Amino acid sequence: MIFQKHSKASFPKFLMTFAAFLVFTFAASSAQAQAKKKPAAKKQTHMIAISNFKFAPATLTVNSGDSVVWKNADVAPHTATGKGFDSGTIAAGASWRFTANKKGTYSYICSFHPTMKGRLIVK
Ligand SMILES: [Cu+2]
Repeated sequence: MIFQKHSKASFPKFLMTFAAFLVFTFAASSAQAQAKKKPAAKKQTHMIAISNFKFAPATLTVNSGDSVVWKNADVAPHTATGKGFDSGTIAAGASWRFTANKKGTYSYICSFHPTMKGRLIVK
């Protein structure tokens, strides 16, 4: 009888301690999981077609660290030339890759055909 009385009193206490331990463990592990789930923004590759003496899209917005590939689909050579970057000659059928690391708005042209205009926005 004495054992029973003692047991009834201490069992909930043990349970509470155990429950508190479980809650703490779960909270700690879920906080850890959340920290792991937050990766840096994925780097993307964006395409700009050079076709019929035009850049398409003429204005492109990317995140810093993203890559931009100009693909020349014309039979004439072109360039993508702006402040801070210059592709040099992109031959017919060729492409040029640029990693946009610096934030800003960059207007660019084709140095062979300066009426060809484009704009790259790096956020
Ligand atoms: Cu051109």
